[in-house]
Amino acid sequence: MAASLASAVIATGPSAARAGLGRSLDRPIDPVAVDGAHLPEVLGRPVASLRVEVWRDGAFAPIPFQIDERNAAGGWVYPSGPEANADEDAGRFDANDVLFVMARDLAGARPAGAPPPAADGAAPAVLRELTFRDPLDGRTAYAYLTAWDDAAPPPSPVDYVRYVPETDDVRAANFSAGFSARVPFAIDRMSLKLADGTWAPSHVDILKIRLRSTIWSVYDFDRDQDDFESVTAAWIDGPVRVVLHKGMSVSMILGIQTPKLWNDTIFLPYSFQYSVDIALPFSITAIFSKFDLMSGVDFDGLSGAKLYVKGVPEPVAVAGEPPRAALAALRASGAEQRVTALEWNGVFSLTRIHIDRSVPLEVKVRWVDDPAVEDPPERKRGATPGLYFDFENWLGMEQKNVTIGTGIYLPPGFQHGDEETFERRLDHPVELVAPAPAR
Ligand SMILES: [Ca+2]
Ligand SMILES: [Ca+2]
Ligand SMILES: [Ca+2]
Repeated sequence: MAASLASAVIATGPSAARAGLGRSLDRPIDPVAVDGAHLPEVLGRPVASLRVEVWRDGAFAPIPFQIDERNAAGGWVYPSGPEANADEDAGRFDANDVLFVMARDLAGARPAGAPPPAADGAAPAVLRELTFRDPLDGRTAYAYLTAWDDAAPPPSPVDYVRYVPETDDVRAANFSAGFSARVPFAIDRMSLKLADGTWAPSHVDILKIRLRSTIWSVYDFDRDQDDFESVTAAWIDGPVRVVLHKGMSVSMILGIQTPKLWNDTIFLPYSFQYSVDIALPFSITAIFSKFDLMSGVDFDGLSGAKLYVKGVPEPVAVAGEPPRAALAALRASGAEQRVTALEWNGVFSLTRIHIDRSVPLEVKVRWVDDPAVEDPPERKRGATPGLYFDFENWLGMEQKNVTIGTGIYLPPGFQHGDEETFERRLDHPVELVAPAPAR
């Protein structure tokens, strides 16, 4: 996941960014990330003194932006929560801190001769034009990063995504999600904003984890999501994204807990990404003779929903009985680095599993559609549907470290057939066009 956050930067000649150009960029749900290293003009300035504005309707206007800091070790700084931490530079913008905006908020270039933005009649200490480009079609858009010595203009009041720590809920632009009080890493509710603007009730039962394994060919080691201990350690809550940092561990044999696994869930306005860093002090094969892991969402009452999977010719509809003919095709489809699309009431939720390609894990879709089947631990009997992923071939894995990421995307206006374009956009994020170095 970290790789997808790193900002891509392309260099261009000094004349590429022409004042007076309109916005052509078309990335309605994409965040844009820029590392501090690419913004040398504002390095060392207090994060709180920075603003991002766009030129719209003949004037500068603030847009939602967020700066998340990273500490010297490269880990995120989480300003809130019982295990909150801080950067070593007392809140200054440095090279490994990251600026986030939403591509949808970017606009055209300001015309030549237009006055800079002002606060209390004073101009900013730094004004840097940022040109962004879609690497797939070359379309562009602009924003203006400013730094202020004294008073800064008010930031945008827009807050796309917010966290409610009291209830462990996140409300984003078109969905909300909440975590189980008993198992704080497991989502057990999710609401979608429908096309008519109303919010649907949750149709999620629980995020399920099923580990079926054997230690030294002797001890059965089976664990489910309710067996994990977890804690919400710290979080980031800005206008563009919320990052929840949760630790989890599970008891091994003889009462020994596993080392804590860290789970960061990143919520953006129209998507969230869930990732678990598994760092083991041993290789799986040194301990386990069997290791099967399944994870996914047990839904409740998504009657009529349809699942579209690449390589499976017909969509699979939720009808309360397992579609036996389709199951084999689903199993054979393979699910890593591609989206499965679940459509319900005109809303699409796309799921993509991200695993480092050097790790030989295979991912397979497991589909349950049965209101009567029992699969404890769960809150409600039945799964209509259960959309699960089996992670296979752990015994073929040499690595002790692996990060399993799952992205859930809720793009407004998505239609079946858009999957390939969507995947290409995920793999080719919007880039900052770096100005040519001074000669
Ligand atoms: Ca830093
Ligand atoms: Ca910093
Ligand atoms: Ca259930």
